[in-house]
Amino acid sequence: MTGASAAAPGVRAAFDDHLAHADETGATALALDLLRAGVTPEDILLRLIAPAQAAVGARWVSTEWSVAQEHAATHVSERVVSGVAAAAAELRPRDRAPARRVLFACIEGECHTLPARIAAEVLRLRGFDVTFLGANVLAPRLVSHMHRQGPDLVGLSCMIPVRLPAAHHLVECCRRAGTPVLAGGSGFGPGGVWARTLGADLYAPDPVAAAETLAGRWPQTPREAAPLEHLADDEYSRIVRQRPELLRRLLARLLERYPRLRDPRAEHAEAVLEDLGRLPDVVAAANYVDDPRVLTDYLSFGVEFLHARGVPTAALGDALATLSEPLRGLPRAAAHLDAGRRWLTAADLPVPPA
Ligand code: B12
Repeated sequence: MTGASAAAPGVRAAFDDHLAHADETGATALALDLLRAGVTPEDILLRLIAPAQAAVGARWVSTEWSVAQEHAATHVSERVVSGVAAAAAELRPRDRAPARRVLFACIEGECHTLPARIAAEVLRLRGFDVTFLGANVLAPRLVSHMHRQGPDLVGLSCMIPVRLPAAHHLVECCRRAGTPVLAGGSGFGPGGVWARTLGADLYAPDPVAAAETLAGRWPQTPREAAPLEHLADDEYSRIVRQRPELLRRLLARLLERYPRLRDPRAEHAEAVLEDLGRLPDVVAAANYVDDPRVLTDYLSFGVEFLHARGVPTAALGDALATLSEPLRGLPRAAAHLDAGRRWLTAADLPVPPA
């Protein structure tokens, strides 16, 4: 391969083909050939594997691929990341100066491991000493690793904003331990707005930007806790306390309006109910950071998800209407639900009266 590029259409098509056939040997060989042809490991991670993985997820959302096909392809991507990382480690000089230690974790409930893993490997390539804790890291696990390893920085990955309250818990644990937090992943909102709301020290959209920011300015500790003054109205805890009842009402309404969802053998019924059942948590997360975009972001995913599964997207309007009544006494939650209804109206989707 001469003048090889990780982003060349032919390379990408061949890689996609390996993913489609769950061919980890072929995919790894392709990546290692690129390395031998002089392509940097960072380019392979960011310009080949990352966009190919985004396409894998999109095929799953559209139902072109089953969950099993997506899992098999994701597994292949993970193996290729490992192969590229191992080959790059072989080339790294053994006598380097001690590097800054970074502990990397996906926040609680977060199963999008690949974006975090790629970000972690790119930081390793850029000279950091990285430990990757993987998916769904709960606070006790993070804290125990922090005690054992004493990292200089914790990298937190969040791809789904519904988990922002859990992200805040981790940010706070790090603050109390005096360890700065670098936040990343689209779940922290446009431009990382919610990372700032929750008091993370830094946000970076990708690991290259993160490394450049860290090279210019290492975060100072100790820092102040995030004020989150709006939480003083207790709305968030009231929504969380009402969760079982909200879920009960929501499922009752959906099963009554969309009888197909009652049949557990009906294709996609379980996945659709699981997805719509996330709505009370989404409303709670929007309340936590006081931003309706957490909800409208979820609706935008929901429209695509339901449409591809043959469920009327009107179900989203029904779901919002069902939650409006029990949450009427909570002004911020009611305002967020209204914003959700306006978003659906603007997207030309039916919205029943609250
Ligand atoms: C692949 C994928 C999946 C796979 C995940 C496989 C895996 N093991 O990773 C599967 C199918 C399992 C999945 C499941 C779900 N997904 Co999904 N998924 C995606 C998809 C299509 C691609 C993600 C990806 O891997 N991209 C490739 C990466 C490498 O690219 P990237 O994000 O640019 O990566 C960079 C940054 O993220 C950054 N970064 C990440 N972490 C960190 C950390 C630090 C410190 C730093 C500095 C940088 C950094 O660096 C990365 C490298 O440059 C995205 C949409 C998208 N295009 O992002 C949806 C998406 C993230 N998923 C979404 C949803 C909703 C879900 C589900 C809830 C769906 C469901 N109903 O079940 C579940 C949730 C599972 C869970 N509990 O976590 C939504 C989230 C939106 C929202 N508002 O909630 C998205 C945005 C899709 C959409 N169209 O709306 N998903």
